[in-house]
Amino acid sequence: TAKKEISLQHGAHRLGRRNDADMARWRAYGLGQFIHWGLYSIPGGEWNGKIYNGAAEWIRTWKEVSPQAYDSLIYRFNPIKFNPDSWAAVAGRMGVKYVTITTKHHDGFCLWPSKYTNFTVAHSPYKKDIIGPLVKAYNKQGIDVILYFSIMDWHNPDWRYDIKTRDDSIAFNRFKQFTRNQLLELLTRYPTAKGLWFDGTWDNSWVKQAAFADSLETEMRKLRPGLIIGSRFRADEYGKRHFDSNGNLMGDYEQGWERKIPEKIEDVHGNDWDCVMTIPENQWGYAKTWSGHIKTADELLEMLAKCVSLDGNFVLNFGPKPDGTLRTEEQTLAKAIGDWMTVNKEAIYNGEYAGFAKQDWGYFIKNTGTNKTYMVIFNVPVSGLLRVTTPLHTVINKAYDLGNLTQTYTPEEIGTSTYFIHLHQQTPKKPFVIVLETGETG
Ligand code: JFZ
Repeated sequence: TAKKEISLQHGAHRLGRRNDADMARWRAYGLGQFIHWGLYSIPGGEWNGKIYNGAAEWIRTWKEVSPQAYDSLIYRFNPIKFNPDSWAAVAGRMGVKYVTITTKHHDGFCLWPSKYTNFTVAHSPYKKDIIGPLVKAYNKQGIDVILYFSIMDWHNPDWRYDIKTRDDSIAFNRFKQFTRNQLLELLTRYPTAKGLWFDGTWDNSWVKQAAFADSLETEMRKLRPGLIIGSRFRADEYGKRHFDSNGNLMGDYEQGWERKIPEKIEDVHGNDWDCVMTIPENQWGYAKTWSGHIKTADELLEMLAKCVSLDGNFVLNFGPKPDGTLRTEEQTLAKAIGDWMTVNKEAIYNGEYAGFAKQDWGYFIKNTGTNKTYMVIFNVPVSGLLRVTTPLHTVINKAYDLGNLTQTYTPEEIGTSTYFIHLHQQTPKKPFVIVLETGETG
């Protein structure tokens, strides 16, 4: 029984994945970097000697902090050690293919000299644009840039959480024009940026703007063909977000995987998606004190492999310090991930769901358009035997270590489409990769 679709003016514009070259490039990234940087980096989660319990980039909403005092941080924004080439080098060394940078977070402070507000870098002691030099430096390293943009803007007096009165509506109409101006400004100023990562779109005020947001999306796509926009930008006319009232994804990829990862391929409904992840539990902006569990490189690598094995990209967040440098913990992790990527990157880039039955030792990743499937191994069983069940009509022609191509395996066939790979080395210190070259049978 087919479910009846309702007719929508502002629902999904397309069913299924995009199949153009820009989106194929996005899909092949595998690993990305997120950067949260702004005025919140200055207090770093600490105000008058007290430590804020929430995420450092939200400190402006803490009862201990007056909005005026927070907004005055603009007079202290002076990252004299900011060197975009060195950030890009760290990212390139780590193996990331794209970076998502906060051009404006919820506090409304702009890292580019926007013409439409004074609350920007241009009016800070630093004076200079951050976004332009950053885009240039990353692009020079071959890394694509996505611009993060928060619709919610705590600084702009026209921002509303809901629209209840005529005055709200007048103010919010001004705010909508402001938003449109800023977005068109960003797309015009930074023409190599590949997409927009939207946030702060959950309040009623914005959820009610289905028609406006839809036409703005169309306008942005017309200005920049190929532009990639996630599912967190707009709601349909019934206020449904991410998925419209018929259950169809709005935008080019699903943006709901925030600090969580799907368990199985059915969870992603055939859509593109990215997972954005913090190193501590929930800190995006720089927080002087990290408390709770801090993820290790091996944990992050496992998350990366899991995401790619389920057709997603994994994006690791960095919260730079107010002086423009990266904290030591983040540099160390970037280096460790990069060391692993140097050997194993071909298992990650251009990777997709392989269609092999999931096994407890780790993840299968298919290299798109080739006959290679990678086994990314995190948990070696005490038996030293790795079970592999291939999809129907798929046979293994060759198996070898990615880190040591002459180390080959002869899979033991134990039943139809089922094999054991007998490991030579049973106590590896690092996750490792076995390459399977496969063929088809009739
Ligand atoms: C948002 C921001 O509020 C946060 O500061 C950070 O920028 C993060 C990347 O995005 O936080 C969210 C957004 C969405 C969800 C959870 C937190 N969500 O969909 O579950």
